Amino acid sequence: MKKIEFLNLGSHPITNSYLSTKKPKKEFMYNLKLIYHSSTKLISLGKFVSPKKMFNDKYAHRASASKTMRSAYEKLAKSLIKTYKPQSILEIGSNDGCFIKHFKKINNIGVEPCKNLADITSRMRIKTYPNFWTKKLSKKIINQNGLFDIIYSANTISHIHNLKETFDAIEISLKKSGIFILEDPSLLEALKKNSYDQFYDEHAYVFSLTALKNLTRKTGLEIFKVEKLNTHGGSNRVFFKKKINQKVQISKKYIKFLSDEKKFGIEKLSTYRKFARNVKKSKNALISIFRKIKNDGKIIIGYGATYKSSTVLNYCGLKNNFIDYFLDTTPTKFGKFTPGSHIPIYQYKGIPNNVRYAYLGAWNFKDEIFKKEKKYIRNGGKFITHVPYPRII
Ligand code: DWN
Repeated sequence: MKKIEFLNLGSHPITNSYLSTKKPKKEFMYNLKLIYHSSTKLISLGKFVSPKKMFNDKYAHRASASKTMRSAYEKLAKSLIKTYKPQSILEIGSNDGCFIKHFKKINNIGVEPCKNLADITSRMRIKTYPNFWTKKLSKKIINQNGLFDIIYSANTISHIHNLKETFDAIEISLKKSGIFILEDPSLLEALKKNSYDQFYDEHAYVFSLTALKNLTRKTGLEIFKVEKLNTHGGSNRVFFKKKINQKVQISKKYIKFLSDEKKFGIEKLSTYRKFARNVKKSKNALISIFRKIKNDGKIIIGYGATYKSSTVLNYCGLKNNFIDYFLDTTPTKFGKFTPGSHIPIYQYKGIPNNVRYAYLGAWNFKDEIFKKEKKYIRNGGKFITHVPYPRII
């Protein structure tokens, strides 16, 4: 198998390391490169950052921070209860309990290596293992709780480096009729939207369905159904069953989605070379927009100090001279500075009247944000985005 680098995004910090000072003495940086795996068609980072450096007891992101995700998880929980009538469910990467809290009536268990988050769900009386997902942990959980009807994991499997071990551990933890549901950003959508900010330290992989199919070939799991979601800039909700369970049919939609990916060129290296060219163009166009506004002496704020935006800020060299400050609703980010770019983050209390330009760090929540900011828009306020191409809206 060949591993071919197709894009070098330069030097980047740990996205979760929101800083307490504008001028840190030392900041860990690594080279963010993207790699194409010729045999599995997997797209990964060139070099992985140590999980302990990224997922610690100061983890900032809260799944509950947006209305969109709160209602998406509630809706999914209701549908899973109705369709599968589970007696037991395990969530890998349970964050602040946004999803798993909907299963209080059954045996619901969380796995969350970030201790500060695991403490939140423990306080909600949800049994939570404050560990990384490994085969060893899965055996301990099975011994203590038995096998599961459903294992769910949103925006987490793409963060775990050893995928073979991850899938094997899931397989041994499921009942024969059990299902595993993975939800992660879709590579196809990232390519279509030129959203290169889906790549950062935590996102060791951005999955295509094609790669997931290839990766599980040597495991006991197989995909039987896929749902396309709008969340996080376009995600796939992928349903796996055990290969030994012959009762479940493989959905026609999934086969169609696979062929859509093939038609787009997801298997070809040339697709990624083209993506790399588009990313470079996007960088230049975005910098021009910022320069023009700043040359006119206007304030630009950032809306949502997302982990994703760290890739854009550090790749494009957008520091405090371009973005005056970020506004965010997540309390753990208030009073901090963005990693690498050192831009202050303040508590969101509405967009101040003197602001006319806001860079959409949380572009994936554009609909929710535009609904909330009707007054700002009515008064002539504009948003800057780089997705799918840099522009002012
Ligand atoms: O996979 C991951 C995703 C799910 O969450 C993690 N690796 C880390 C994190 O990535 P992110 O920061 O790019 O995720 P979000 O969910 O796009 O972050 C949104 C941020 O924007 C939050 O800090 C909340 C903030 N926000 C805001 O200030 N006002 C969001 C909305 C909708 C708003 O109106």
